[in-house]
Amino acid sequence: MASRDPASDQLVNHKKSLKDSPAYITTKAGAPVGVKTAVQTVGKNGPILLQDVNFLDEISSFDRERIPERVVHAKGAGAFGYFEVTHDITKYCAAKIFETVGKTTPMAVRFSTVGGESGSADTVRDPRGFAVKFYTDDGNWDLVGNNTPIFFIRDAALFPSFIHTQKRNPATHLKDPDMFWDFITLRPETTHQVIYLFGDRGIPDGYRHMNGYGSHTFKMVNAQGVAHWVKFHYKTNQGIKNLSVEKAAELASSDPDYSIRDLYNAIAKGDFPSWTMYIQVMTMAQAESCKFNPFDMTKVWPHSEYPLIPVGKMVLNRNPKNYFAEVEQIAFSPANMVPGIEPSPDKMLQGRLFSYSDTHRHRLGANFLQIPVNCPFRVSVSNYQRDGPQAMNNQEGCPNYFPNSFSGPQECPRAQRLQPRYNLTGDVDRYDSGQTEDNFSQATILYKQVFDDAQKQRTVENIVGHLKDAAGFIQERAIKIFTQVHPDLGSKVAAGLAPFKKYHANL
Ligand code: HDE
Repeated sequence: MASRDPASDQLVNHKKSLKDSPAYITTKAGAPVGVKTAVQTVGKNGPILLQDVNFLDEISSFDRERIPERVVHAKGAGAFGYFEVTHDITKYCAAKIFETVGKTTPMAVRFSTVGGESGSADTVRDPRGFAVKFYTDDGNWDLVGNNTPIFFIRDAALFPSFIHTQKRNPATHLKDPDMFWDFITLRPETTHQVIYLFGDRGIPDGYRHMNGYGSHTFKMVNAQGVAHWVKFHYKTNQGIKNLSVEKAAELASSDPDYSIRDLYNAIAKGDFPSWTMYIQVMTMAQAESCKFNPFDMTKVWPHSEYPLIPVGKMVLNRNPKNYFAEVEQIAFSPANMVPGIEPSPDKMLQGRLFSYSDTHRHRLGANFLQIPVNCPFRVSVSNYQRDGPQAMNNQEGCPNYFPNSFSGPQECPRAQRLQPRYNLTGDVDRYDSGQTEDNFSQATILYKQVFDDAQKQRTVENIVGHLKDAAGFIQERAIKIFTQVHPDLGSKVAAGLAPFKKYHANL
């Protein structure tokens, strides 16, 4: 008989790994259970007794098995490994993770699709989440990025609406092409990411064959307190591979968990996936004279002007031992930064700084950072926070107020030095950038210069295949937008849509 893959053999391998005979079943409180296959009743056909505490113990646990799924990025795969510094970047950054060449730091990654529920297919056209947690010896640093260097919008105010349009119509509970294309065409800043998404990289072949990006601009501070703006990239060492539309559709029914399985099996077989980390660096002066807004998430920084600087490699060499404990409960946050790394004024990044911990408090509870996978285990957490539900670390006899005279934890001068003061002025207002910024030039470069003719053609087909189901007036608006990217794209999308237009009434 042909041998199965490691994911299929998980239970077989578990059994083989056991040295002793199986343990006895216990209740949650540890008491051994005598009979597992029958409830306790009065007589053979009588009702169940309330005193059947073993049954109550199990059924009450079962009743609470699910926690709310992530509102976005609900379907995902996780793995663990290490980051190793290969190049010295201490002239830019004093974060301990980059301290010396050769230094390794444990890390966790969770890859995901964005719009689907936790049971949805892996091979959909959607960005992929690429969230990384570095357990540094200065606390946890999370880079919660995607497999694309850009995003659909540049203002956090639009995020909930944008996500609603990618999810189900609240009346029909169906995915709704009108919602999707209505929003996309009313907010032209989405165009760059839309071209990217409907190109070949819109359906990566699993999670190992795609790049990752920190996506936002961040600030790095060196030991002298000098700051630079940076972007993070991880390039896959497995090579980029994407799925054709046909193959992706076939896998969506034959193996909807394709990407989770692929990652699990590769790691279980010792074929450890790895990525090379690079940064792009911009000085404060360059940012001031930059032709585009360097904090606009819909833009890339041209590599010709801001070349990739190698930093290190990330290797994934361990599968989760328990999916729920280590992947469903892993909690990333862009607010988890360490001395030497700070946020930039990117409005999307700023908007994310609150949202993630807030969602974790809702999904996992107030003390989610004490769950082992989230715990910054390389440091000892010392502060003046105490108690709350499921508190595990109550810091023994330390005082719970500051300042104090009883050797409670003190302020860290190094962390203070690495947060140099900076000056900001400006008029408080709400600055809607939808029409005032350049929304198209980088989308044009992507379509015209990066895509070859065959990819251009596939992009047109992919757009038409999706847009054909939207209302006629939305299709018209989309054609105008795609014409602004390139007249050739506009006319080809229009030609592709022609057979479908008559079915759609205008408003
Ligand atoms: Fe997220 N995002 N996001 N996001 N995001 C979440 O956090 C949010 C954004 C990303 O594997 C949520 O734990 C806001 C950009 C990834 O666990 C939530 C805004 C990028 C993951 C949330 C953004 C991302 C999330 C849902 C705009 C790419 C999965 C559950 C202001 C750079 C992490 C959760 C994992 C998850 C909010 C925009 C990436 C609700 C408010 C841009 C990879 O907190």
